[in-house]
Order: sequence, then structure tokens, then C-alpha cells
Amino acid sequence: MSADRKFPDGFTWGVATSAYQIEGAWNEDGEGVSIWDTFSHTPGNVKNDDTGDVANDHYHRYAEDVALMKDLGANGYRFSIAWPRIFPEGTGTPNQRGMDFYNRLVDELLAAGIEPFATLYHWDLPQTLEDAHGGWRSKETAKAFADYAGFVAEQLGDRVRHYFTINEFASFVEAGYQGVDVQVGGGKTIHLGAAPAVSVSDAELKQVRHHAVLGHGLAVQAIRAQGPEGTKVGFAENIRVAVPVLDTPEHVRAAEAATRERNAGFMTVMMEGRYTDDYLASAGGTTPTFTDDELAIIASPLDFVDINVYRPGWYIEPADEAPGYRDVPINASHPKMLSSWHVFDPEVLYWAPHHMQSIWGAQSIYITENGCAASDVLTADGRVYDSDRVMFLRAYLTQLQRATSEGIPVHGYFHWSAQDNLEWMDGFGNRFGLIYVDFETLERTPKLSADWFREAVRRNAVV
Ligand code: PNW
Repeated sequence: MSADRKFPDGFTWGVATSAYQIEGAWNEDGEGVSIWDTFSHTPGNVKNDDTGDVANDHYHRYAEDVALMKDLGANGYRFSIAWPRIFPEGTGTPNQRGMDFYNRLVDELLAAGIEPFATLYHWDLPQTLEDAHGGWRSKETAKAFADYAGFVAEQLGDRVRHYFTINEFASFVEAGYQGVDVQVGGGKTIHLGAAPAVSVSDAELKQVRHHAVLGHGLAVQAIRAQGPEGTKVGFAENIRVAVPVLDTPEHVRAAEAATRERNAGFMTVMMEGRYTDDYLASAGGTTPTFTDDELAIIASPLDFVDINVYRPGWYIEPADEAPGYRDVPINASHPKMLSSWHVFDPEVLYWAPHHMQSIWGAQSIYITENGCAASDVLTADGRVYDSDRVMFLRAYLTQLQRATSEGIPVHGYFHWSAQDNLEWMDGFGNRFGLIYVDFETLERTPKLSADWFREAVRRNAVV
């Protein structure tokens, strides 16, 4: 670790959001209904029955929000495009008024000196595709996604150079189509669910995963075909990271093997163009239906490897028996952040990019999300003292800087999130922003962590 704790020159310091979580204006200017509208409008699904109908009203306040990001010193902004704004029916005739919102946003960002990074799918699937085809249960959705992605790259291509196809396969597929258990320590797990809130069999889940990665690959090809030369494309996957207990070659090898195998349905097939033997043998050996051509599409070459990193997936140690590694349980007293699933371990932000380079030879890595929820309150003096988020940032970014100082090619970091927003099933209560949002008045107030972020950008270093 270098004494000045600096990041490489040209490092992108960004902030991230997603459409459903901040835009509001859920049925304005011709937007179609998404599966998240349907889900959040069904009582009992989201805490306090919060919805994204208004959310941060970013759709109308985007200029103020861009100015706030500029004040943070951010030089990159990762936002998502709402598919149902562009194709209200999922496919067919595009909706120009929806496209115009993103034209205005992109122009505002560029005028502020902030590079736009657009995510094409952050979970707000057009409801029509769910109704007609069962969403990602059908290959039709993968094809429709590519058509939409290519159209957007053509429309924004003169100004947007960086695209992420799909956000967090490992979240929306698992949570949406079956529900997923994550370990939180002491042998306990918590169950996460999400829209469209269906429960398919293990065998069918493999097929859903296949359609999601196929949609990604088809979209990569469509973006390259319809965007201008030099357009850069990747995904934004919450790689589930195995953390070695000891930093020894044996432990690190065990953690790499576990990371590769346990991400076989998403990351590994996108990087390698094949399903591992153990993956094909899982779920009673039920194999998804696929062709060699599809595998090649899924593994279309990417310009960068982009990962969302919050928590360790597992602690791993080597073992003599197959497969050569085993889980070490997470202790009951292990420290956590506010979100029920958020096991705290800064070193995961070292091991995640480390594994991307060592397993798959990644040559350009972006951290597309990292951050934490905190119990933030606006105090009488008008400030928000999120001391735990400052601790989190310093600790996690110290580990990211350790990675870059070892030559691991991390080229940017996007903090989740620019501002507090609708935290999916947790509603507005779990605040992830550098900027506090009063959800009654919609007034924005930068937090203590915003000062930390601004200073880190100014010095291009951990502060
Ligand atoms: C991500 N986990 O979700 C999403 O991309 C964001 O939309 C979301 O607001 C943010 O992270 C914070 O939750 C995650 O269990 C959900 O480890 C669950 C986990 C990680 C990320």
C-alpha cells in the first residue's frame, strides 16, 4: 500500500442510481407499466407500502440533481434507463417523449463535465413482457431486450460512450424467480424476494438464468452494431465473492475456485462461454436448453468487467476432499451494516477485483456499486452525521486502493448511491445516499459522507 493512498491517474469517481428507485413520474409522458410498478402497488410487498410513483421526483428535478453531483466532484454518473419509458409495450413503437428525458439528462451531465454511464436493465421489466411471455422465463424477453438496447445506443450514441447491459443477474433472477437465502452469521439466513415474485423450480431457474445472460450477450451485439465506433459495453454483476481466510497461495486458490464455481450460471458463463460441469450437474442434472451459438453470444467480448460489491459471499478455506475448498461459517457476532443482508468486510473490495484479474484476466475493471445503508437523520443544525458511512468508505476504499497499488486494473468506482432512494423491498427507510432526501418535501441535503467523497475525489486518494 503506497503511503499517499492515491488511485491511478484518470480514475473515475462516480455515483450511481437506478430509474425505478429515483425517477418517479411512473406514468408520465407515455411510460408503460413495469413489473416493479405492479409489485409495489400490491400491498404488503414493500415496507410501508412505499412505491416508486414519486420517489425522488428526479424525472422533474434532474437538473438540480446533476448540480448536486457536480458539487460532490463526481466525474462519472451511472444511471439506468427505464425500458417501459422507451418501449411502453416492451417492443414495437418507441416513445419519443420517454427518450427525450434521457436526452435532457445526458446533455445536462455533459454540460456539468460528468461522463454518463448508462445501465439498460435495472429490473423494471415492461409488464407486457411478463404477461405475454413470463418475463425472463422466455427467450422472447432476451430478444426484446436486445432490440431496446440497440435502439438506445443508436439514440444516445453520439454522447454516451459507456453502457452496462444488465444490473445484478445474481439479484433479480434469484430473488425474482425463486427467492434467495443469504447467510448473515451465526447460521442464520435471510430470505430476499423481488418482482415478479414467482417461484419456479430449480430446473426452470437454470433456464431463466440462461435467458438473462443470453439477453446480455444479444444486447452487447446490438449495442456494438447500432452505437458508434468506440462504444464500450459491459454488465454490472454483483459477483458473489469468496474471501480467503488467510492470504496464502493455497487459501487464495481455494477462494478463486469457489468464486468461479459459485458464479457459474452468470459471471463464469459470460466470461468463459461455457457452463461448468458441476453447474450442469446441479439441480438433479437438469440442463438448460442452449446451443453453442448461444454460448458464443453470451460470451461476446466486453470492454470492461463491472462488478457491484457490498458483502463477502463466503469465507473459504482449502480442503483435501473435492472440490478442494470448504465454507467457513460467518460468526454470529460478525459486524454488519444497517441492511439485514449487509455483512461488513472491507477486504471484499480487494478480493473482488483481484479474482476478476486472476480468474479471468480482466484488463479493465469498474466497481459499479458499493455503499451502505445507515440510519441517517437530518439534525436541528441542518446536517446529517453519517459517521458509519464515512467509516465504511474509508475502510472499503483503502482495500480498493490496495488493489490498484498492486497493479490490478480498476479504472473507476461508483458509489451507491448519489442520493437516498427507494431501496426496493426495504422502502425509503434504508438510506444509501451521499445526499439525504426528505421524502415529504423532496429537499436534498448533502451528508457528512458527501464531504468525504468530495475530498477523496479532489486528492484522488483515500482520505
Ligand atoms: C443492489 N446482497 O442490490 C442494487 O443494484 C441496487 O439497486 C440497490 O439499491 C443496492 O444494491 C443496495 O441494496 C443488492 O444481498 C441487493 O448482497 C442485495 C445484495 C446486494 C446488492
